[in-house]
Amino acid sequence: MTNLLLIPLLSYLPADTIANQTHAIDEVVVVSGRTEGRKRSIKGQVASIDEHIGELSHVNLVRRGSYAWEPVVNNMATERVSTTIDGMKIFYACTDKMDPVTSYVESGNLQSISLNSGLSGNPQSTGNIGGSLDLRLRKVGFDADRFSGNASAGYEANGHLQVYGADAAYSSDKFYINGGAFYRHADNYKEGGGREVDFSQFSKVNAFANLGTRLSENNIIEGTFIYDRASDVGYPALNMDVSKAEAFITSLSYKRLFQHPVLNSWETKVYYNHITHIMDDTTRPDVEIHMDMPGKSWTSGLYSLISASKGIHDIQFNYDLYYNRLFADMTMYPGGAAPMYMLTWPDVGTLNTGVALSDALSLPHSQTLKFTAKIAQQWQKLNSEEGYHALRVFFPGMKDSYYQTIGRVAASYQKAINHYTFNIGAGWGSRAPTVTEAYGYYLNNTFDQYDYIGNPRLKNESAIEVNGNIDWHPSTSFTLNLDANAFFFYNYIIGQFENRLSAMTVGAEGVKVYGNIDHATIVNTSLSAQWKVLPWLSWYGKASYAVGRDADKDPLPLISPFAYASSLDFTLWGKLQTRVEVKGNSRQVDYAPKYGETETAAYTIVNLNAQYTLSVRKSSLSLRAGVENLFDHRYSTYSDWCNIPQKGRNVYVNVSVGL
Ligand SMILES: [Cu+2]
Repeated sequence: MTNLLLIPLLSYLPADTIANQTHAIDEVVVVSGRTEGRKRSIKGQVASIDEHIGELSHVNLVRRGSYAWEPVVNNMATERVSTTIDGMKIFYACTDKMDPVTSYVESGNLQSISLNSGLSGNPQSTGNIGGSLDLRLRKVGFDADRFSGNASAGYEANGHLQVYGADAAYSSDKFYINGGAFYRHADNYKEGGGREVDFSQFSKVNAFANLGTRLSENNIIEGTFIYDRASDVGYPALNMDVSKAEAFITSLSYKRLFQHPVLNSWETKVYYNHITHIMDDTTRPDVEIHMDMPGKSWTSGLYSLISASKGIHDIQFNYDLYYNRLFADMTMYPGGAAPMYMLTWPDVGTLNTGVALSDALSLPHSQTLKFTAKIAQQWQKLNSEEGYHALRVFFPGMKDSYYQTIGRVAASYQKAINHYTFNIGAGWGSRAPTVTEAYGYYLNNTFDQYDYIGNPRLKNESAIEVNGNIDWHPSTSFTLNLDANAFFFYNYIIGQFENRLSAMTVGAEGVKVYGNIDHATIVNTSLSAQWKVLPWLSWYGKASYAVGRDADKDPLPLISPFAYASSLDFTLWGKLQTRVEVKGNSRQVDYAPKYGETETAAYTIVNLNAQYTLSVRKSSLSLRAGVENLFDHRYSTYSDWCNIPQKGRNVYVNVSVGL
């Protein structure tokens, strides 16, 4: 858990969300809107969601190609991270994690992305040991400018990436609507040195609409619709590509505002989303056995959130319920022989319902105490008789339905004294195994070349978190921040060797079955500083270090090595903002050969960026240009799946117009 709730970060919040989100937010990255001076991607709105998420300080990204990167929070990936879209639960549909939930939205859909580090979690999140991300949709709201619009276009030379987007909004006292469309297309990119990375292309379209109507002064109905479709997506780190990944995301909510001494607002939202994911290996050369591997995910749910404040208390109470169905199968076509069919996710239905409570207490002498808790119950059923019988061969006596109780509780305390702000926190939380971990069937993992089988007998994983943060700001122009957290796991879930079974996938090393290991530890630390040297010159530096250990004290996989970043920002002629940035990782000394991880070499890259904004009354024009990986260094980071190389030198330009 934690909540550094750094005071300056609060100012990153759009004004309309401050009221009901004060509690639990560690950090927010602004995606769109004209709010200047806030944390945001240097490429502006044209940046991909992944690039925006990468701005958050506890986050890394696992990359399997140039599209759909997997967010990793506090060195924990999807299994231990909750991702919601405006509080809506949504689950990816790929057994190979090709489609993290964040791949189904676009920068144009979002106002901001907020991160709650660790176990504190937003009210709708469950299973968030590492943290929770909430993607906030961009709603123009009532009483904004009557008509407004944005258009943007971008080009990146490496991979010929093209981005086009446009949106428009209408707002009045009683009604608002905003909507738009986004298109991205990229060819194969080139790694440092100029070699082309095959199967790294993608195309994506996204359209969205948000609307709201005010029934009376304090009664609001809002609706949301997103359609997203990626096609011809290459995954150079995997054996397969994606011919289509498609999502429909929709919600309807009723919000009541109160002029009441205690109650502030009460919002109830119902939602539905579904995802279709179709993998494709037909464009790959030398495929020994061609495979069809589609996956589907359906989720419907609701939440009801009440915000209240009285005296020193600021309280949120949330009830939520969702039902998700995951289905994936595989048909193999061995040349000449009859096709083989198996269910890789045996149509698993998950019904989850929970209540969450949080309270932020403002105490005298600049002290804040925060408390969050959630308890949820979960029922799972294997709807496919065939899938159930296939798994029961390995787990005699297994049932076709399971019941779990999961929960979390976290508290943090903050105090400001003179030029210091101290924050300490602690929490406990548990998570149920994911569908892959509990019921996955011969899922090939290219990371360690093993076929993975789920284990319906897994125990829930739990963790204790402790965290601390010291912020020293001796003057308004200088800040030094030290941040640390540690997670002590019990029944940590990870794949374990199973020598009695043989692999199904051609070329696989063997089989692993998910199991609980008695305990494991992950520790994250970082030190950062910001210095406004002169009115037109500022400096930023950051270094971070993390350690992960299993029960035998061996390293856990995918833990970041020592990482650093430093940048200088110059404002020239009062208008032109420029940045020189250096970032890199040291050699990954602490990699995990036991879990199939290979060592990643050290790297350092240099990026340049310049940005110019011209405003005339309410209109604005932004021009951005830059170079990434200026010296065309060939490198990969520890989180590049199978060490696929990153982009070589990349020159980009983009333009945004707001009216
Ligand atoms: Cu896939």
